[in-house]
Amino acid sequence: MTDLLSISAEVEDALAASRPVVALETTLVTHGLPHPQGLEVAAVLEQIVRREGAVPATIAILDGRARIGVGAETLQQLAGAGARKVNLGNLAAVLASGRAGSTTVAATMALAHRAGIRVFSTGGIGGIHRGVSDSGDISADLTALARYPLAVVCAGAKALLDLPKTVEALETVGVPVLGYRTDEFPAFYRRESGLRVDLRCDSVEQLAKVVATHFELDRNPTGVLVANPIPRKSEMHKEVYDDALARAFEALAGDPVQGRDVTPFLLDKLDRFTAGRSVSANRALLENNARLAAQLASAPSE
Ligand code: PSU
Ligand code: MN
Repeated sequence: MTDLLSISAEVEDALAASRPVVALETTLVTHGLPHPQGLEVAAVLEQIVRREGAVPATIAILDGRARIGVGAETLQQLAGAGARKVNLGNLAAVLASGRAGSTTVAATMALAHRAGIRVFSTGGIGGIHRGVSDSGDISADLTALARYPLAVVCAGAKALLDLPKTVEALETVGVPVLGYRTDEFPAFYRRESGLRVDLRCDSVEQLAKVVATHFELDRNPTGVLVANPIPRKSEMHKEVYDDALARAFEALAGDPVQGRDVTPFLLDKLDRFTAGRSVSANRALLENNARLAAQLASAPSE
């Protein structure tokens, strides 16, 4: 695996010295946000992580290697190369073919875990799609959460999903869901979903303690989901959001797009139907998550 994994000197030094490191994904850079906002956001998230005293480890695939800790130049290449969206199933295929790949939550978890990273910040996890009984579309993010022991900071699951089924699935695979200053599982663009979390934590220290307890319980623990609601001032208005979402699903019904292309398609429609408000909400929650992840990575667990 050493040949397949290339860790930047900065990340390697931080890990060797047990200094805080936060993994960051790249699917949101190439597929989740309109170009060039993805690149801007990637740079901002790294800055936020650094400002909180942790080292950012942005993860991507290029020239047959999984890169842990890529800079702006590699991200530019990734965006220019029409990077594949990489999850667990096509990770080996993209690596072996030498193609450029951006990592989803699932692939980022697999690679971050391989590098020895314990905390990861993203926007929203994938989960069970609406209409799953027809499409069978369940994100490999759930598989990765069940498999890799990382604390994943997110603003809930993508709002495009079937949230009740996604929360049920997390329970089935035994992934603890911790609400940061909330009793509810957040709905990405909105703070509330009506769904419960396993535990509300009001401080970073408390989060760190529960995460450490979970990792200690088992020799082969699952991940932990840290659900961090979008800041109130950045929440989307319910009517705007509901209307745009309904229109996006209508567009989807009339389009042959399938599988891993469904999310980018819907996000693009939401961007258009909300005149960019979905994208600014997305940016706000990503920044909020990077901050909390860096604090969590820096917190003593005892
Ligand atoms: N949520 C977003 N934007 C995104 C994603 C999620 O609002 O770009 C990405 C993440 O990388 C996540 C992936 O891991 O979509 C899930 O895709 P799928 O449902 O195809 O597994
Ligand atoms: Mn899918």
